[in-house]
Amino acid sequence: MKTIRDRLTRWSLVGLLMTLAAAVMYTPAASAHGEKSQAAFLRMRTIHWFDLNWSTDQLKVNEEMEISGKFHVFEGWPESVDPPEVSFLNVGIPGPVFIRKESYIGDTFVPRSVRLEIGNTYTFRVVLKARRGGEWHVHPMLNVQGGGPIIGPGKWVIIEGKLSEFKNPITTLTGQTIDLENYNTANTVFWHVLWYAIGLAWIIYFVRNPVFLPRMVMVNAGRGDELITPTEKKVGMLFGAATILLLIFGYSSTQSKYPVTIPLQAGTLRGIKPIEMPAPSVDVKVDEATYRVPGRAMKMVLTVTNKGDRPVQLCEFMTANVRFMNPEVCEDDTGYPEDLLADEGLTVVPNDPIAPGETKTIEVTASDAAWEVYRLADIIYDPDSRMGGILFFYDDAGNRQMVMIDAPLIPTFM
Ligand SMILES: [Cu+2]
Repeated sequence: MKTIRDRLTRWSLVGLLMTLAAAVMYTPAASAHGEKSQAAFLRMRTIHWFDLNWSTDQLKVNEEMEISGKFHVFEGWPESVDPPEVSFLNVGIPGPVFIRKESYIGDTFVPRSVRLEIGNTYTFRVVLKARRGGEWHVHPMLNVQGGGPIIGPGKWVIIEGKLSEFKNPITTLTGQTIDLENYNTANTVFWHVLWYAIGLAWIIYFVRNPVFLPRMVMVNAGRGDELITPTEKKVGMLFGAATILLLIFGYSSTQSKYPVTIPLQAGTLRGIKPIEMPAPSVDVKVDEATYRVPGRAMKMVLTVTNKGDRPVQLCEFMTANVRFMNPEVCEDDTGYPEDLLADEGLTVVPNDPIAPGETKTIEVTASDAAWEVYRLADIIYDPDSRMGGILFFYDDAGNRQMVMIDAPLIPTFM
């Protein structure tokens, strides 16, 4: 009996150790950062990020990079997300591995939240300065109040160097140049330690003598007054006076060292200028849009009318950051993140140019692992089986036409 119990104890200890070791050693690399688990129809029907450009994907600590591009605020904005009346242009990174030096929507510097209008298209630009060495997945993103984070495509960026080399100098309006990375840290530590020490001193002074039982007995016996000696009363007054004096000194010395201070600057920025998108000369009617369950493709039947004066061809279908490209018409040259780029993902039948004035019905298949990897296939679980996206057409002179589509997406099971 005893040996069995010993064995059990020993083996459960081994098991516990192994579990602990596994938990410590197992650090899976996250390859996307949250967006996959968001409802597919939300990702397809809120913000469409396009024309993105990452100025580099490898840099050293203190060097800067820029993410720029455009985003379209989708006309068919879902009810469950508040309209983007208070939105914030952010970047999705694991803490400040970069710092955000500047960010712009249109020409407006946007350190605060902005008001965006549904249906408009905006340009944006974010300047990042590398801070912590490592390999980071950097996303542009938009936070919508009452909605949540709407995450743009993420690209891996490598930072070389050490955190300790990082500098963040700024020059204030009073002419001083300071390093924001450690500005005022010593002062903060000093005052917190000082007051903590004063608090401790007060407690230690009174716990020199027995604290609980003898005092309780004295109070119960009606002799509580004898517990506080005249010296202790004086010490109490000394602490009180010193505290007030120290406060007055702290306030006045801070005031004389920093005579010019301003309150926190805040408030939503309005009047953000959208870009004028020329009305497309291509008309698209979505006759039918389906996807197979299970499967990794989506199929659309489109009736396209070319009202322009040049022949056009469908080059790309973009939804929820995934770009399905028709390799016979165009290719990506921006270094778009590979997992989101289906460079041969779009099949168009028939794929001939659509002549000016012509109306043609084409069958478009968008197919790539990304459809599954990014869980767009999970639209089957969504309460609104509609999709939105952008179709890009090119004419024979290389001019681009952008057409937004918004249509029900019906699953097929057979
Ligand atoms: Cu990511």
